[in-house]
Amino acid sequence: VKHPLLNSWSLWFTKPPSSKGDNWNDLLKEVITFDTVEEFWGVYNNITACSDLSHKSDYHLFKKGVRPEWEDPQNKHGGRWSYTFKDKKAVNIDELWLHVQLAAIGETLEDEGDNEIMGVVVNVRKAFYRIGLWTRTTGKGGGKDTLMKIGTRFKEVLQIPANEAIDFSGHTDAAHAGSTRAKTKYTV
Ligand code: M7G
Repeated sequence: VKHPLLNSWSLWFTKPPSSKGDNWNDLLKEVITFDTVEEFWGVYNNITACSDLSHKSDYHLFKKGVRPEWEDPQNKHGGRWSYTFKDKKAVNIDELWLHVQLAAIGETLEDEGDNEIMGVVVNVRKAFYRIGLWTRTTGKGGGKDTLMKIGTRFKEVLQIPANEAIDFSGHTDAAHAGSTRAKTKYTV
């Protein structure tokens, strides 16, 4: 018996550039789509752990039909909560990324009907790990409370202490300014 998920999810991988000419689109590849708990574990047990990936790799776990890009029509009005783990040795990134994925596919990050969560991302970089959660909107027109609630739950899953903050920024800011300099909109 397989246990169905509420949504179908696709795992994407950004491989590190092999030459200077490689652009974002050459590097981003869809790996697999699944819609049961058992298939998730099958994938999980057969792919490289975050801690074993080369620098400049990303995993993206997004709802089926959404490309993990700012430009996707379902992302272009959205944003993300993210946290950068600057002490790579102090963090169990494999465990956190697993918990983030389980929270996403188990739909525990938002309430039924919120319809904000697009996907989750882990960036493996030389100096840090970053985990992000992409949302459909930036909370314009009364949706801010929903985003703040999602941010609070995400922060719990990431086990961030209360005296530290995670930030939300809009993708349009990221696209214009370069992701790391995106303007923070909300903090929790
Ligand atoms: P990053 O991986 O979000 O952050 O973006 P990093 O600076 O910590 O590595 C790195 C670069 O990847 C960006 O400056 C863009 O060139 C490219 N990139 C990242 N994302 C998420 C996108 C995207 O959604 N669309 C496009 N076109 N490029 C992106």
